[in-house]
Formats: sequence, structure tokens, C-alpha cells
Amino acid sequence: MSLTNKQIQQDYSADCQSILSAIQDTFNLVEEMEELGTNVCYPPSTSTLNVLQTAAGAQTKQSSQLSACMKHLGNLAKRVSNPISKVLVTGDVNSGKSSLVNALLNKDILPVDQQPCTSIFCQVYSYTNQNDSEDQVHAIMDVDHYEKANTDTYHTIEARHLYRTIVDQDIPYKMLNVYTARNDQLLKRESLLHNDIVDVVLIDSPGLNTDSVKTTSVFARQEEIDVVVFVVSAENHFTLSGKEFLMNVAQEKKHIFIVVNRFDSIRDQERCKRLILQQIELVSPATFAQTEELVHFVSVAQRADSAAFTRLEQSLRSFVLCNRSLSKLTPAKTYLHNVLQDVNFIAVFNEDNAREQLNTVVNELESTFLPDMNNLVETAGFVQNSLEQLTQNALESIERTTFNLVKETTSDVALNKCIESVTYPGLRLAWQYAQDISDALASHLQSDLYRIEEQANQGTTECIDKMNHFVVEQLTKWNHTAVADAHNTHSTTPSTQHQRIHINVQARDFLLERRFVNNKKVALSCLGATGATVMFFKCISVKDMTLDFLHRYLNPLLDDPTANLPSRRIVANCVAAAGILSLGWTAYSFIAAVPLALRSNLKLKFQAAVENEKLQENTKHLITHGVQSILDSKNTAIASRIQQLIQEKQKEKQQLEDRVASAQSVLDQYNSLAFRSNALLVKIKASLHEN
Ligand SMILES: Nc1nc2c(ncn2[C@@H]2O[C@H](COP(=O)(O)OP(=O)(O)O)[C@@H](O)[C@H]2O)c(=O)[nH]1
Ligand SMILES: [Mg+2]
Repeated sequence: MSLTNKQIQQDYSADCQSILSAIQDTFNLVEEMEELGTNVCYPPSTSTLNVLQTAAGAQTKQSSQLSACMKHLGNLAKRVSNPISKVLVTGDVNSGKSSLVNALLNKDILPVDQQPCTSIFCQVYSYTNQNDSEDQVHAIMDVDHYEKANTDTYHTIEARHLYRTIVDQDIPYKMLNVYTARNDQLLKRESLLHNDIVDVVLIDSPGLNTDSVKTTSVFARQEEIDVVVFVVSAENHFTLSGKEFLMNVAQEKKHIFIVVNRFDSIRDQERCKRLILQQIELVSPATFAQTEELVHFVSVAQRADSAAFTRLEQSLRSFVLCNRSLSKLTPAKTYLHNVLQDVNFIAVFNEDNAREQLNTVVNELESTFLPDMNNLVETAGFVQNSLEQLTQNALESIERTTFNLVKETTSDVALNKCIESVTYPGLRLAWQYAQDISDALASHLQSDLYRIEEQANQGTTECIDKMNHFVVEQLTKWNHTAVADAHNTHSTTPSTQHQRIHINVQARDFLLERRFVNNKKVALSCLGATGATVMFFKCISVKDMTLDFLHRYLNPLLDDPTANLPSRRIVANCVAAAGILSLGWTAYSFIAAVPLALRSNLKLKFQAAVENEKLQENTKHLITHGVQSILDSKNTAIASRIQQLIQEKQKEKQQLEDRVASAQSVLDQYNSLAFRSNALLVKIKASLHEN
């Protein structure tokens, strides 16, 4: 190996390593994009994309496009590290492709014809270390499963039958692999095929026409094709098919090695050159820029001792060897450049979207949600305090009212009215009368207590209504359902078992006590009765004293015949009558005072019982307690609903925060993708410019 070749080899190895690592980095970026899956948005206009443009718009196609890209990158890596260099020779029918391959091989191995004859691709392996004594032809039906060592994967054809196989339109083969015998002629000099660096494989292809242009373009764009040699007939210039082919492969193969053949048959060669170069400038500007090395006007048929052909051979060898990175690595770099540009474009596009989404959700959280939530929390506190105050006020009012109403219902006026409603049935039924009064008082109290309770309940309901209205008014804007619930809640009033007061009638209740007498007539009667009674007893003692007096002082009179005996009897009888009268008056007075005494005594007794049994206090406590428990449970229910509202808000807040976090992480991802793809792109661009 010459020193130059060694240098080329070293440079190439370093270039290879850097491109392999760039391929790996690009692969990682595309893989990350694939992992982002449907989250990746593609720009509406895909004309800006190079490789991934078919993925735009159709979500289903995106992942397959990315997978295809990753597969392609994998193949590129394989290709870059593969020592075989494949050279595709293509061009119009009869332009001299097969002739050129034979010329490069320095051996007429492929059939040449004036009529179109090559119908399939023929790969000619002509390694310098080849030791076979005879040419071998493998006719392959399934290219993907072909293995040279496995005879089941191909048919062996004798070299002399090659022409027949190639021209046969009905052959079932997709590809012919031709392994040439050891060629000592070739080994004598340095040539394209004898270079010590790469194993060159020449591929002869069917002529381009409207049918084959697509197939050949696809073939040429394969990453394993390092160099495309385009043979154009000097007589025909570039045909439409030729131009279409060059346009198709321009993305992957910027530089095309152009052989303008049959130049011997051209009379005005300068004009021909000028016209063809004009065409090249249009169809492949990169090639035109290196016309000296890449465009050759030759006559393959007259190659022997042709300086032009020798220069072609040297240029092609340089193109493959010296500019190997151009032919082999540039397609890889170009592809990487295109992919990275796409990835960067998509990443930046999505980065902008992600930033917008992040801003939207942050704005939603900070400008709308959080103020609203703080407002709710504040309002909730205010509502709860206000409801407590409302409850407190209602309770105090009910307590006060209840206390006063009970007082009123046991007042003299109320009890007198109740007692007066009971008719006195006469002395004979005086005991029953007393019982009736006692019963009337008890039932009067019971019914009044229920009435009082009813009134308290009404106050409770009013308070609950106020509470409901207040809650609705304050919280409507946050949750209609909760508010509706609050509105529909009705209070249930417990029927309180009220304290019963029942007095027992006793004999002394029939007696009128002086201290209770406040009526003149009654006072006089009482006074009379008492006076009569006193007089009665006084008369008895006067009589005794009189008799004693008579006996002591009138005895002499009695004994005296002149004494007046009848007058003595009259005095005694008068005294007795006065006593009887006095007794009658006393009895009458007692009987007349019975109803009065009963009314007064029983009322006082009832009031005393009310006092003793703390009815006022007890009733107040009983009713207030019931009301309080209703209002407390109402407050608890409202508080729990408000708490629920706040919890729902907190859940929403958490969801929004999660959305912020995920939007931030998406933004970070695209940020990193955009940054790394850009850094790689800069590197690849610089290395492309070096070439
Ligand atoms: N005049 C002339 N004829 C050539 C030249 N090279 C090839 N031919 C002829 O052109 C015809 C087609 O050649 P071939 O190699 O089969 O063309 P292909 O169809 O592109 O493979 C054959 O008859 C060749 O003899 C050349 O340089 N000058
Ligand atoms: Mg041919």
C-alpha cells in the first residue's frame, strides 16, 4: 500500500468514526421522538421537512416513518463500516453501460448489444484477491435471502450463457452476481479495482426508460450504493428519463460521476460538451461544480491508449478512494443533515407549542384558578363565621322568647283566665270543682308549652331558611349542586316531651286564708263569720258567767218570792238564740268562701309547683337544646359541603399543577431535542463543508 493510500485510509477511518457516532446520536434523537409518540405535532406545512415529510398530518404514518428512518440510520452505520464499495453504472439504453463495466474490468464479461439487452441488475465482484480460475455467475431470485455459501439461494449459470439469461425477458431472477476469475492483467497496475483499500463491486443496470426509471432510482438511492456512474450518450444528451433519474437521486447522491460516451461519433465535440454541461448544471449542480473530476467525455469502444479513458479511470478511482468520504460518507452525512434538520424543525415547532401550552396552563393556574380558590376559601370562612353568628342570634332570641312565654303562661292573668273557664258546680261538687281546676291548669300548661315549642320551631325554620339563602348567595358561583343541596335541606322538629305539672287537691285548699283576701265583700263576710263565731263562743261564756252571776247574786232573789222568775228564763233564751245565730252566720260564711278559696289556693299552689319544679328554666333549656341540635347539624352539613367544595378545588389544583409539571417536562424534552439536534446539525454541516 502506498503512503498516500495509508494516509487516505487513516483520514477515512477518523471520518468514519465521527460519522458513526453522529449516526448513533441522530438515531437516539429520532428514537426519543418516536417515544414521544402522538405528543409530537408536525407542522401543518410539510414542505419544510426533508425526510420526515410524509409523516406529517397522518399520526399513523408518523411512527412508521420514524421507524423507517431509524432503520435507514442503522443501515447507514452498517454501510459506513462496510469495506465494500458499490458502484452503480446506469444511464439510457445503449449508452454503453455494459461496455464501460467491461472496460473497467479490462475483460469482456458482460454482453454488449446495439439493442437493449440488459434487463436485470448485474453485480460484478472482481476482488484483487480473487483466486477462482473461472468466472462464476449466481442467478438470484430472492435478493434478501441470498448467501454466496448457500447454493440453495441461487442458480449457477455458466458465463457463456450470460447473454441468453440477460436478454430473456421472462427470467425469474431479480439479480445476477458475477464473480470474475483471477485477473493477472488487472493486478499488474493500480486500477479502480486494484486499490488495497476497498473491494469495489460494479453494478450494471438495465437502461433507463419510463418503466425502469423508478426502480433504478430506488436502487441508486440505497445507502449501500456509494457511487453512481451515469452514462450518457453524446449523441442523445440527457433524455427525460435520465433527467428524472438524476432529480430523484439528487437528495442522497449529490455527486454523480458522469460518463459522456460515444464521443467519437460527435462531429462538433465542443458544442456537444457545452450543451451537455449546461444540462448537467441544471440537473446536478454539485456535480457541475466538480466537472473536471466528475464529468468525462470518452469513447469506451476506443478505450485502448485513450488518454480520456485513462483520466476517467483515474478520476473514478479517486472518486471512490481519495474522495471516499465524499462518495460513501457524504450520502450518510447528507442523510443525517436532512434528518437532523427535520428533527430540529419539529423539535422547535413543538417547543414553541409546548411553551405556549405551558404558559396557558400556568396562566390558568395562577391568574384564574388560584385567585378563585383563595376567594372560595375566604368566602367559606366568612360563610361559616356568619352562619355561627346567625345561629347564635337565633338561639338567643328563641331562648329569650321561650323563657318569657313560659313566664306569661304561668302568670296570674293566664292562670285566672284558665281557672275562670271552669264552672263552679255548687258546694256538693266542690271537691270535683277543685279537681277540674287542677286538670285545667295542667292541660293549659301542656298546650301552651306545645305552642311555645311550635313558635321556637318556626324560629328555627326561619333561621335555616336564612342560612340557606345566605349559603346560596355566597357560594352559588362555585358549585350549583352543593348549593341546591343546601337549599333542599329542611329542618325536622322533634316533638319534645314537655314537663308536666299537676297539683293534688287537699282539704285546706277549701279554706280561705286572710292574707289572700282582697275583696271588701269577702273581707266583710270573713270578718262577720269570724265575729259571729267569736260571739258564739263569747255568748256561751257570758251565759255561764250570767248563770254564775244569777246563781251568786240573784239566788237571794230567787229565793225571794218577790223575785221575777219569767224574766230570768227570757234572759237565758236570748242568750242561747244569739249563740245559734252566730253559729249559722259562721257556717254560711264558710260555705260562701269555698270557690274563692279553691281558685286562689289552687292557682297559688300551681304557681308554687311551677316555681319549685323550675318549669321556666327547664322548658327554656329543653327547647333551646332541641333547636341548637337542629341548627348545629345544619351547620355541620353546610360545613361539610363547603369542605367538599374546597377539596374538589384542591383536587382541581393538583390536576392543574400536574398539567403544569407535564407541560414543563414536555417543554424540557423538546428543548433538549432542539438543542442537541442543532449542535449535531452544526457539526454535520461543518463536516459537509469540508468536503
Ligand atoms: N460508436 C461507439 N459505440 C459504442 C461505444 N461504446 C459502446 N458502443 C456501442 O453501443 C452499443 C450499446 O452498448 P452497450 O454497452 O450494450 O450499451 P448499454 O445498453 O448501455 O449497456 C453497442 O453496440 C456498443 O458496441 C463507443 O464509445 N462508441
Ligand atoms: Mg447493457
